Order: sequence, then structure tokens, then C-alpha cells
Amino acid sequence: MKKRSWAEPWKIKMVEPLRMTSRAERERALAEAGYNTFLLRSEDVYIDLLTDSGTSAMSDRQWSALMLGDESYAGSRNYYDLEQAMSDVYGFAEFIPTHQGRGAEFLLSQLMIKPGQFVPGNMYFTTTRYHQELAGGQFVDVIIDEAHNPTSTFPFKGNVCLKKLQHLIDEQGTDKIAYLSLETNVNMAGGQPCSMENIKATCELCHQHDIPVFLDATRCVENAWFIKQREAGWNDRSVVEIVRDICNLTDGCTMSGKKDSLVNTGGFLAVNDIKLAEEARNLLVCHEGLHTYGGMAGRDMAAMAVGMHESIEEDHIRSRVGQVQYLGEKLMDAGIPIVQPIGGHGVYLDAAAFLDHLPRDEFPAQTLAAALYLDCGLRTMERGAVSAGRDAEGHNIFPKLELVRLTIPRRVYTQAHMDVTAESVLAVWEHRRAVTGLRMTYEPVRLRFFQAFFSPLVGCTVLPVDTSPEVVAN
Ligand code: PLI
Repeated sequence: MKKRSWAEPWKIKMVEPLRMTSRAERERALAEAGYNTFLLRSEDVYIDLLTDSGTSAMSDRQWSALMLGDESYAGSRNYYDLEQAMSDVYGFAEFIPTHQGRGAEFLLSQLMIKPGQFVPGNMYFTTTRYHQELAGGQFVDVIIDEAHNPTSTFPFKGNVCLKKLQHLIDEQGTDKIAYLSLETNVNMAGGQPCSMENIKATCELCHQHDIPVFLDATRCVENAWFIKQREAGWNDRSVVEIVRDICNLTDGCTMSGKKDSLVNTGGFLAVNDIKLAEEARNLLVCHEGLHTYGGMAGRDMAAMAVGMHESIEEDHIRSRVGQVQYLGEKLMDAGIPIVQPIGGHGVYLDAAAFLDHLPRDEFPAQTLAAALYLDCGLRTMERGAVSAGRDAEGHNIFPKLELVRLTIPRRVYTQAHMDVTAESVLAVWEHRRAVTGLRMTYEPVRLRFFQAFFSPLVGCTVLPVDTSPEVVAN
């Protein structure tokens, strides 16, 4: 049968106008933002690929649900609907709503980690590791080596290395291990999935040693899609069945609803152990809110319950991941160094290879994100040394992966936006040798990437060539 083009399973009902800026305006905005894309005003951004977190376009069904928000302080109807949706999709026994993912990470870390314990995980995530350390724990990376190699095309680069995990257990003993933190579709590795085979083997090994496994289910639906596409024997199973199969192997999860669940805010902790749930609810009321809203408004919970069900519709997830693949393939075809295979929620530029004339202490990824903004107002995010922060001795951590993430919000941008994005990356690629580095001039103590300031090492810009596009009608 002849292959046909496909399009998104939705049409656009409302638009949000975007402002086009001049190169002079962008230079000014970037300097005011200390060369940190987190500090730009969104009105100075044309295409915003900073994050897929909280940036989804909601459906008309979600907007309608919003109007049915029950804003009672206690026992909101929307809480029970969301609890039911979580049970339908993820299947855990106990549901604790939080304002967003890091609220759940705080609760889990405080309750499960004793000071001095280790928390193995398949690569760090910034807020997750922060909360583990705040509770006195120490993160240990047990992801497979392929995950640290941007050019490896291994299809499940999110997998846990069982040897590394066994080594930690043998060396430290089970009492020193709080739990295993298992992230699906590993963000810092480039949106790379874990295989079902590896999840099963990892959970078996942990449970043999009475080590609980907590899932970071933030992008579990995207991971399930990759299992369905890439892992032998899973193609006939639905995405929601695969999500349930993953969750059934674990003891609970933290979740940022701002990603897979297609809402602008919200999250939860879900566990099977009733006693742990009770302790979490006790802590929740001190930090987030009552256990029937946990920091969310009733209308937020209503929209999330609908979004959770929409997230597992196969046409949705095919088109969501398909759009990311479209952009990734365009960049790969043009010879741009990106993390392979193309991830589920974004395309990650290998900034160390892209700007291979810059030393790591001139922050190539931060610099590349700044240069991309200057070209046409494209906003991206550094995911390299600045995000990694400092080690216990205060030295800068230089992770193997020095990346710039082009993160695709769900249901927001069109194929033409993807084309413009690819052209922008290509324009900077063509002038990459002219790009000069940055130094950090202000460094916050915690999660420094959000608010750090930088300044150019040479002259007053990182991209001395004006690559601004001349816009033509097609
Ligand atoms: O931003 P939160 O607090 O709702 O969620 C924190 C969080 C936890 N785990 C993972 C894998 C994340 O990706 C995550 C947040 N990610 C952001 C903000 C991102 O831009 O990727």
C-alpha cells in the first residue's frame, strides 16, 4: 500500500499571536537576561522550545472541564475524578496530589531517605537529585554507558546497568540504599526510553534485596510508545496497557502532570503502601495543602483528569512523538550533531561537537542556546555543565553530555515552526566557528541553571555574525 502523509489528530480553534523581533532587540533582551534563556521574557521569544513542561495546549474537553472546577477546600469532586484517572492509567493504590512534580519528589525523598543513604538512579534529574540531597541522600548514577554517548544508537539508552546496580548493593549493603529511582524516557540522556525487559530485570534485582523501586513517571506514556515501537513482542499491546505493566512492577511513582498529562500545572505521588501514603499525607498538609488538593485548584485537577486520559490515546502519542522525530530527522539530514536516537520530547543538540572549538569551562551548551536565540528568537535550554552544578567538594561537574535541548511543547507548534527551527539551527551551524564562549558572573547556590548570569568572553555578543532570516512567503 502507498504510504500517505499524516497530520495531527486535532485542528486549531484559538491562536496566540507571537511577536517577531529584530536582531538589535534580541541582543538587548539577551544581555538583560544575562545570556540565560531562562531569564528572557517570553514576549521576546518567537518559537519557545525551552521546555515541554506546563506548555501544552489543552483540548476543548479540558477547557470545558476547567469550568466544572469544584473549588471546595476539602473533598473537591475533581480530586476524586483525578484519583480515578490515575488509577485507570497508572494503577497505583494510593494517590497524593501535589502542586507539581518536585512537590512529590520532596515528599518521597523526605520519607524514604535516611541521611547517609544512597539513591541509585538511571541518570540524574536536576530537581530529583536536589531533593534527594536535601534529605541527606547521595545520588549514584547506574544508567548504562551508552546513555552518556550521544552517537550511540542503542534503542533503550534509558536502561539501568544491572552490573553497576549489583556493584553498589555488594559494596554498600542494602541498608545503605534508600530506593531505586527509575526514570522513564530519561530526560537528561535525551528523552531515551527504558525497555520492558530491563525494567523487569531491574525491579526483580531490587526486590530480591528488599530495595523499593520508585518510578519517575513524568514521561512514562512516551516511554510506553517506544516500547510498543521498538521492543519485540509489545506491538499488539496498547500504550495504556504498557504504562500499567511498567507501574505494576514498581512500588510507586512521582509525577509531573505538566508533561504527559497535558496540563499547565499539577503533579502527584502515588504508592501502593498504605502506611507510606499516610505519612505522605501528613507531610503534604504542612507543605502543599490539604490531601484532597495538594496545591492544585479544583479546576487544575479537573483538566488533568481529562488530560491524563487523552495522553494515552494512540493517535495523540503517535503524532506527539512523530513531530519530534520530524524535526530530529531534518537536523540529522543536514549533518547537525544531535543525540541519537531522536528522543521522545525533544531534539538534543550535541553542543560539545557543535562548538568543538570552545573549552568546557566556556559552557558550549549555554553559549549555543544564546546564539540560537540571537538568530531568530528561538528559545532552547542548556542541559550540560551549568545544569549539572557542583560536586560535594564544590568543583564544577562536567558531564559527558553537553547538550542543548529543543523541547517540543505538546499540540502547540506546526510543521512550519519545525521547519523554521531547523533553518535557525542550520544558520548558526554555518557560522559556528565565529561563536565565542561565556563565563558565569553570578551563580545561585541551588539549581544554578535557572537564575545564573553570564557574560561574553570576547566583545559583547556570542554570535558576531548577523544571521537574521529574511522572511519570505512560500
Ligand atoms: O517541573 P516539575 O516540578 O513539575 O517536575 C520536575 C521533574 C521531575 N522529573 C523529570 C524527569 C522532569 O523532567 C521534571 C521537570 N522537568 C522540566 C521542568 C523540564 O523542563 O524538563
